[in-house]
Amino acid sequence: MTIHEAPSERAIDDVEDVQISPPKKWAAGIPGITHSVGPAVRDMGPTRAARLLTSMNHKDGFDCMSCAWPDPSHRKIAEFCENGAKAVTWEATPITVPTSFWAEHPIPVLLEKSDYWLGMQGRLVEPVYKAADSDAYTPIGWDEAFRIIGDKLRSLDSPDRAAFYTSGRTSNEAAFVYQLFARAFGTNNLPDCSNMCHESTGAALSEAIGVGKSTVTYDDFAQADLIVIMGQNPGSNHPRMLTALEEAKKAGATIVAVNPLPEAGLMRYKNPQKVNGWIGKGTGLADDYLQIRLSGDQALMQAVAKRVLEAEKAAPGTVLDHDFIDTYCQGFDEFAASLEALDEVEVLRATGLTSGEIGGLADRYIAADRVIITWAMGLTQHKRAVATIKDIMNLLLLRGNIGRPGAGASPIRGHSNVQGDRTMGIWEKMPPAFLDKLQNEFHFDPPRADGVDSVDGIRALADGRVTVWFALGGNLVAAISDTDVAESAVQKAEMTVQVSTKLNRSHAVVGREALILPTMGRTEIDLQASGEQFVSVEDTVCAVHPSWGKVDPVSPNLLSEISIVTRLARATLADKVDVDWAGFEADYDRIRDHIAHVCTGCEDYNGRIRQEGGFVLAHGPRDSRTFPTDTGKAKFTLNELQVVECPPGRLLLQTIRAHDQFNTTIYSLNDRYRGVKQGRDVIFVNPLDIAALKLTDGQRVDVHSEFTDGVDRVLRGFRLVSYPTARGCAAAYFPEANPLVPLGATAEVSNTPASKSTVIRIEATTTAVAA
Ligand SMILES: Nc1nc2c(c(=O)[nH]1)N[C@H]1C(S)=C(S)[C@@H](COP(=O)(O)OP(=O)(O)OC[C@H]3O[C@@H](n4cnc5c(=O)[nH]c(N)nc54)[C@H](O)[C@@H]3O)O[C@H]1N2
Ligand SMILES: Nc1nc2c(c(=O)[nH]1)N[C@H]1C(S)=C(S)[C@@H](COP(=O)(O)OP(=O)(O)OC[C@H]3O[C@@H](n4cnc5c(=O)[nH]c(N)nc54)[C@H](O)[C@@H]3O)O[C@H]1N2
Ligand code: SF4
Ligand SMILES: [Mo]
Repeated sequence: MTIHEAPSERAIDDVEDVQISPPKKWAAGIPGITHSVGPAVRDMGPTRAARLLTSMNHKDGFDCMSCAWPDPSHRKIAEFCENGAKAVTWEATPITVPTSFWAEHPIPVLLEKSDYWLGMQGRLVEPVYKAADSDAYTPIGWDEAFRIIGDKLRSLDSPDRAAFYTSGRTSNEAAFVYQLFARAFGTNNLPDCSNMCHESTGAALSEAIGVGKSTVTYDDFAQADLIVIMGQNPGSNHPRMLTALEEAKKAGATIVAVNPLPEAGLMRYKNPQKVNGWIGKGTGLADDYLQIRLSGDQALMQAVAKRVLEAEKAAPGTVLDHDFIDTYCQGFDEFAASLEALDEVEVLRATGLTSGEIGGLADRYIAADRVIITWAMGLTQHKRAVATIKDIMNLLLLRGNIGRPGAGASPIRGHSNVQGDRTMGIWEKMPPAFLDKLQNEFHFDPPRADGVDSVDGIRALADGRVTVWFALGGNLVAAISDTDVAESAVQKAEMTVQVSTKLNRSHAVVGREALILPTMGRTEIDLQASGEQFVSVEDTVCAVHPSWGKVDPVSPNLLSEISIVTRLARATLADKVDVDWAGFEADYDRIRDHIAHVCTGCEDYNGRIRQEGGFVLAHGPRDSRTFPTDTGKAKFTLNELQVVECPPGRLLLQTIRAHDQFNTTIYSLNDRYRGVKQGRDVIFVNPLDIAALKLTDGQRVDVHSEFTDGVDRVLRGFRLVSYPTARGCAAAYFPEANPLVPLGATAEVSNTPASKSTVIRIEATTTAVAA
């Protein structure tokens, strides 16, 4: 069934009529269920909806394309959550963008549209091309599209003039052929969404324990005594994590949330899988809720560690895990000495917490035999993100909370396969060992110089070092900081290419020539010459499993991402390297045979991926307390405490996701748990701060960020919302607030945009804004 019908423009764009009610104190339950199944049936039809929702996250089904939360080994019939259902419904809609759309919507018209409107136009089904002398896309054939791109790539004076971006929904197989193509072409310019996401985590964990990934498995949660959830909103962004937390709680775990916002999902949870989720009060999740000031986590981790060390001094031999420290770690003495100078006044100023609250967490940490600390973007998107995460590792090491059941470091990844993409080699600075294996396997010399990451990629576009930008998924111009700078940089490109399922801002903000290549989504059956194919993905706890499409592609004209990349490789490289691109496209097992030889931990990939439920990648620190750092030891690290200063009359702004969005994809203008309806141009501020600033709840305000580069970055006409966030802190939605963050404001080491602690000034709006 193909439907060429999109919602009317008025119905979507004229709804900036924001309604505010008090934030919720619980998550999921009946509203969660009705909010997911109802729209799925309405938008996909009952047959398609039933087929997809009942096979989602099942061992012979497809992997939910939303977040990277893992699946339990015992699956129920409905192994999805409200937001997973939204992602499936969004992808599997039978509505398609009609051929007439392109002439009716030239680039200047597309530029006026919101990401919300663009996404609602339906699935892309034909390749389109915007020539240099035209301002509109026109449909073209696939061969023509590959010829245009291949010719352009071959005409470049250096392969480093091209960059190949990836968003984390791409499968392992597609990611592997993509990085192979980029490196065979001659560049390590492989930026990805991870640069804006958990890059800080990878950098910190690699230094501390030698592996940049989670040290826990799914089953560890149920065995933990204490789970500390920092800088994460699982109720909206990893909803089924709440089930694991509920189980942990029932088994006796204590849960502490560290977050400036009182997030509904962390306070109480009604599990829709269970009867008491439908009618009862649900589980009160967090035992303690530390409403920390933005960016205060490094101080908190150091202060807790200091208290742990003091407790050990008071009762020697009873608090620290000396065996673990002596056998597996280095740097303990220096670390312990460094904390003696920690200034308690600075700690209280940085965290906004009381000494009692910090002491309470330390007591819980000491009392718990098995501790897991989880985190997400609330920690990674700060200037001192890497230092903060290293301080988490210091704390965990003190009591040997690495490499034993029920304990560990648990970064919770974002995109469903962002972690797998890295395992496959999507990184601008893959280590030499990987490049060596690639060389042995395919007999060409991969480039050795590091490539550009996402932020550097924008800079390289701005100054003409990169002139061709190819994106396998994603929406970089909307996702990256400093929107105006990023957009004008991309518009300088000679050619931009987007491989996408649906329209977004990156199709409107384009280079001189531009192409959109439509692709199949994960829900769709992928039929190739050797028969039906599956792909594979890796979740946040390193579990790798297959994903099978379940419904017919929305158009027979669509190609899989693997077909697109392999055909482009043939059009660009011809016989330059000895790679059987056509064989890869015909049979994905052939790609997996190479993955087995090149990617760490993927030996016998074809065999193990076919075991029921897939397999878990080996992980030295987790499995055997083997630490592949340069010294073979886990490292205590010294991280100077720096407090983000906020002058009087200013606030610290963070950018967050609403409940009804997936990154730059906006499902609706509502944010149910936070009590916001029909609007996203809002800024949440503590009522005491609103009063101190002599502003009024509900009024329209202009939000200026304050940096020293002389540029006045401003959001105009936002609605002020009185909200119980921590004092001195504010929150607004991403991507709307991205224009406030300069491109250069990034985390140290990881270069991740520091979009969660921007100093802002709020002023009453004086100019009229459209309601
Ligand atoms: N439905 C849905 N699911 C998603 C996504 C989505 O957009 N929608 N996105 C996916 C992706 S790519 C990612 S990376 C993840 C993101 O998952 P999250 O990290 O949960 O996403 P954010 O909305 O950025 O929420 C950040 C949380 O950290 C808190 N926080 C911010 N700054 C600080 C701080 O300084 N200290 C502390 N302690 N807390 C802080 C915020 O109040 C908020 O609760 O979700 C993934 N899953
Ligand atoms: N201020 C601020 N900025 C942020 C963040 C923040 O918290 N605050 N978060 C950052 C984070 S964590 C991330 S991960 C980035 C996200 O950055 P990106 O990954 O670049 O952005 P997405 O919005 O996830 O990409 C959505 C697009 O992917 C395409 N797509 C969807 N499914 C598929 C598919 O199966 N195949 C292909 N080829 N395309 C598909 C669709 O066209 C869709 O419009 O944003 C970052 N930016
Ligand atoms: S928790 Fe994440 S992966 Fe699981 S069903 Fe929900 S959105 Fe999908
Ligand atoms: Mo992310």
